[in-house]
Amino acid sequence: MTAASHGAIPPCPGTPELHPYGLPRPGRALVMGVVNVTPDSFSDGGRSFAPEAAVAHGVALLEQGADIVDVGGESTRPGAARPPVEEELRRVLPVVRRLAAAGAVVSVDTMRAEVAAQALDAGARLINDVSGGLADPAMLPLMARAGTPYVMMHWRGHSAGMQANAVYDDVVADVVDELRLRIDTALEAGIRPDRLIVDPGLGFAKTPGHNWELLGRLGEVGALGRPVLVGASRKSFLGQVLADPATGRPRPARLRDAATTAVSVLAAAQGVWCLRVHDVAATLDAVRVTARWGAETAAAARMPLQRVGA
Ligand code: PMM
Repeated sequence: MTAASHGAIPPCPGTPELHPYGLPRPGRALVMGVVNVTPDSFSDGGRSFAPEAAVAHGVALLEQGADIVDVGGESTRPGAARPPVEEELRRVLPVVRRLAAAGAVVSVDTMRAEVAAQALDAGARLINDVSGGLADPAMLPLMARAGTPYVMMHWRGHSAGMQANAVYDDVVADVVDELRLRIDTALEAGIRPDRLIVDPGLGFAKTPGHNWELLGRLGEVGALGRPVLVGASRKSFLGQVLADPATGRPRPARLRDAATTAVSVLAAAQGVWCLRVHDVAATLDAVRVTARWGAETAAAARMPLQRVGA
């Protein structure tokens, strides 16, 4: 049985056309460490809000082996209010400058072209836009001019009201169609295809059931022919699966890292290009093991496991 017959997306190693321009190529899924410079992130409770704390956190993630550090100054927690652009710039720029100077590949998580432009000037190497270019009409032209890699996530509106938009006929087919439209629009704006990365946007206008369906059918997202980034880290659909059986209370965000690592392994085995996570050390170990295991896939396909007693 081949990987394709499982609906797996093309694996990361050996598919050079699926490596975005100018980014690391370690022969395994990349690990993107999250540096939220926000007072209200759901997943880390604003622990790295002060710029110095955010820089220290980013450096710690680099020491753990993060391939990319993703710096964000706007919380996308469901219901979150947006900071003014000046505030987002004030949060993000000093952290980008310092981490880029330390040699990091810095990504900036922003929906605003102004923030993206200044972050690129400050040393950022890619832009992670959770709105896929929908929030700011100036974003796609900027990315076309800048020529740097660009993550386009599936998005249906700002956090304040996004869960009302979690209505799909078939979530995977609808997300893929909407991402395809974003890719076409980006290409029309002049962005080169090898700069584009797609992301199904787990938790963004998605119910827990939608997130699981997307993870179960990642191959259909990969069939768009672009590298896929997955951001499952500490999200509430994991908290629900791990709910306390006695009380039904969801597992708190800070205790969801092992579950996140399990998702990372399964997604990496499907050929996902990059995993956006809080726990870099565990994820890096996991994707290294997954890549080593994956190298045996062809041999295993030639000689399937004998079931005990079969
Ligand atoms: N999730 C969050 C923020 N940024 N970016 C991408 N590309 N994909 C995601 O899934 C994503 C993202 C929200 O999570 P956080 O509050 O833990 O950063």
